[in-house]
Amino acid sequence: EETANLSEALDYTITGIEPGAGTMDLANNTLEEYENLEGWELLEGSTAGMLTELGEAIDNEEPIIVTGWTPHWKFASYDLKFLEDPKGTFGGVENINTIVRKGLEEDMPNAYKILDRFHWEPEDMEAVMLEAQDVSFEEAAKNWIEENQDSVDEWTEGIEKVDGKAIELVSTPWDTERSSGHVMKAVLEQQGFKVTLTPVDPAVMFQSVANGEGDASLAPWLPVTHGSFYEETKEDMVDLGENLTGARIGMVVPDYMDIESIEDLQP
Ligand code: PBE
Repeated sequence: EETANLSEALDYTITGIEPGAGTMDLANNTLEEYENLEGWELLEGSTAGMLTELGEAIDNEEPIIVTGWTPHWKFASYDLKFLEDPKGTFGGVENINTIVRKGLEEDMPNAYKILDRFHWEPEDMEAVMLEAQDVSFEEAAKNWIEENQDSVDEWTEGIEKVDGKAIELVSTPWDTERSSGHVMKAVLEQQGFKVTLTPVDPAVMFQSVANGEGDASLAPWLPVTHGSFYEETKEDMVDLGENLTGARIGMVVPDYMDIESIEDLQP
């Protein structure tokens, strides 16, 4: 049968990313929850490696299944689709939230207000990510700010500048968060802050804001992707709510593949 051949051609393998990613927890859970995925394997690796494999498969019109997410430039560069996930193991619509350490509002009210107001659309994040394929994230962020000065003005309206106060943003090492992190870094720098942007694993990102080492993060994917890290630390930090809505995680395949659902895969 055709899908059986496909599963065999895929060597019963899903190409994953960094083991510390929330996406990998969801993918491992998916392998457990779907009986038809018995015997399937999730490869640990890196996002760069996954993207290379995806690009090569597409060049050769070969089948491949990766763990993927949007916003991401891969959807602008290739024709891709998410496999349906009837059991919902990858969650539904995901949001990206802003969290800050306890006491930040009192210590740095100006930064706090800007962080609290920060909100943008998936297309904004995608634009920065896509441009950063060719230029640095610093430059892509500065260009986005120049083109979207209205939004930035709303975030900073009425807020006094400071004189070199240090603030540490903790982030995660994916292009989504490089985009938001560099935009916020540049915005806060315009306001006179001295900003450090530190990429760490999601677990460490939550711990760092909870124990007060880091001041803020724009990187939590919720409610599902980082839900377990969030539950562990939520009492010890302040959640300022969504900075972006409409993100998604799942199994992603090239459009030319003749399957639609995770349940189409064969054990
Ligand atoms: N990601 C990108 C991350 C969050 C941002 C979806 C690869 C993850 O933890 O899975």
